[in-house]
Amino acid sequence: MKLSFKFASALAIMMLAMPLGAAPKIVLGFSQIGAESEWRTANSESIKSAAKDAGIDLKFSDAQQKQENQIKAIRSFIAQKVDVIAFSPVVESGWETVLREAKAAHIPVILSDRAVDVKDDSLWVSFMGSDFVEEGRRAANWLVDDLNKRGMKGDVNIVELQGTVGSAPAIDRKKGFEEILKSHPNLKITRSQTGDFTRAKGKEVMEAFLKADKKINVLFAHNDDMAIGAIQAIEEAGLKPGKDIIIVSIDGVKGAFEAMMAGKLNCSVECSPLLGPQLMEAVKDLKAGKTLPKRIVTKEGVFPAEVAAKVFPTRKY
Ligand code: GZL
Repeated sequence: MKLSFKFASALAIMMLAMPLGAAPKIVLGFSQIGAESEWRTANSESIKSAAKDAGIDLKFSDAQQKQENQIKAIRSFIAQKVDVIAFSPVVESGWETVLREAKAAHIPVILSDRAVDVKDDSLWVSFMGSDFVEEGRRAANWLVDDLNKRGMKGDVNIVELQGTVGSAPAIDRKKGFEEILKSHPNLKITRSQTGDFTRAKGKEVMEAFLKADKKINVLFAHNDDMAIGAIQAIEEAGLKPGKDIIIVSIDGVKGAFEAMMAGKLNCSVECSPLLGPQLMEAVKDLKAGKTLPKRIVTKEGVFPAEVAAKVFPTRKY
């Protein structure tokens, strides 16, 4: 086949421009839940910056907290023949079909942040994220300790702002919190409703709690954003958050530290969103043919208000 001189020289330039032996970029499809909280925003930022640092071609989709959008995104990643799919499942159920499609297309799936409830756990290769049951236990253990320090031995009425209905963090944080409460019968959850992990809904539900119940001693919020919304409702009701109502929440985001330093929040249990570097390492290991651990648990702490000012300058999210 005779190549025209022009075409041959263009081809030669292209060949020279391509560094010798350069491996093709790994393509990762990531389906994110949405932007419902400070935590989620920090999580997305961590994933995007870690992909850039790792030289991974990231296809990022925001599902606006809708499972059908996540399923659509995963199908699109399959159609694009990405190398790896990762996602943070908004709820635990409803993933079997689309995960079977990914498996049939020989695309490995990594669960980031939240787990799925499927019978066949070969449908995903690894789950990296926090132990939400432990986070619930930590919140309750801190509360028991705090009430002892205050000498509050009688009945304690707790209201609970739950996360997104059906989501792993909401199910498991409640489970861990109630496990500890079993050994303290004077601590009772008198009202419990979802605030969907958002400030707006957290405020709205707390307003309803305050209207219905004059005897609220404690608020347990499954995330800081709902606690911050509830703090506004408590103040608008003429009460002092952190004093008239003890508040313990989960995440450890900047807004929580600011509320603790203002004396309006009493404790935040850490739940790190900084999963990006770990995820990119796992993606690279997968592509290098390594086997990933089925479960990678993030290491986390507990931040009572008294340490907030000291720790705040070191916080990365
Ligand atoms: C927990 C994460 C939760 C956070 C919320 O890992 O899935 O979702 O606690 C976020 O702030 O909305």
